[in-house]
Amino acid sequence: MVTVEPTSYADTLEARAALCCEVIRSAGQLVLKGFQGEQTRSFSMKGPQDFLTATDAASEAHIRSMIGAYFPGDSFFGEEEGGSIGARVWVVDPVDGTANFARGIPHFCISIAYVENGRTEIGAIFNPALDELYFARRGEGATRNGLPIRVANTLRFDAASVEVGWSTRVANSVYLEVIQSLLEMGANVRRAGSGALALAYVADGRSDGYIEMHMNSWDCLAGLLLVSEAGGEVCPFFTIGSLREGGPVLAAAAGVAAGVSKASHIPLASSQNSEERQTTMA
Ligand code: LIP
Repeated sequence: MVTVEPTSYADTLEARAALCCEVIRSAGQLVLKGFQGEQTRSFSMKGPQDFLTATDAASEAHIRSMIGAYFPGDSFFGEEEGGSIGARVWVVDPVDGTANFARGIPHFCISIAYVENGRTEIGAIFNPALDELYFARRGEGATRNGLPIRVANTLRFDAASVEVGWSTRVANSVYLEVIQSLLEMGANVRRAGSGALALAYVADGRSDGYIEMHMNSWDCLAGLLLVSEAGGEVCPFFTIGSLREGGPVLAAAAGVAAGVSKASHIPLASSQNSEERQTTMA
């Protein structure tokens, strides 16, 4: 386990944000070491197309113990060992893109979100292979390695790249329909195997949208915050899904968001809010 110099943290959001950056970077060292060592990269299967390595477990244990040491009253919900969900909860994917990690492809990350009273306050995604740390706090914008990022200003589907995530949790026919609609609209459809990094890339303007018909909360909460803080549009995840069960995920640059929503039948939070406003006003 990577050792980190003990620091003391006050019981504030600022302190949690600082801890989040410290812990995701130290977990990154551990994950990168695992990636470079053949043995820790060898994998077993949790289910069809669902990979597990020793590094997933080690990274989660490291993150859990650091957060528990500084904020023992917060709850923790991780991909590998689960946990509890309280009013203050850390939602953690210790390695997202495990299939890439296991097969030597340096496109994977660690994803950490902090949710307070049902709202994501902090989100961080770190790819240690590229030393890229994405970070956002609600209302304060999104950054990569400390520099502000924005979604792309793409307006046309014939210039847009949209990533579609896939897992065995949803029937292939549903994916094929979504992909067909996107292709008919003229989009370039891609899949790179890490849903969390895909969301960070939308926030960073590297792609124009991400859709996945079902994602777990540890894969998507940090990324959804990043995209909305970078000026993009996202789905109302806590309305159409839940922290425990997950749900459909959509995130897109503002100029193509309506089309991405139409192709996937996943609503945008903004259109839901305006429908609510219209209902209230009527
Ligand atoms: C996986 C993702 C993948 C996504 C799946 C899955 P894991 O996470 O990153 O891209 O489509 O829903 O959750 O297993 O690598 O942590």
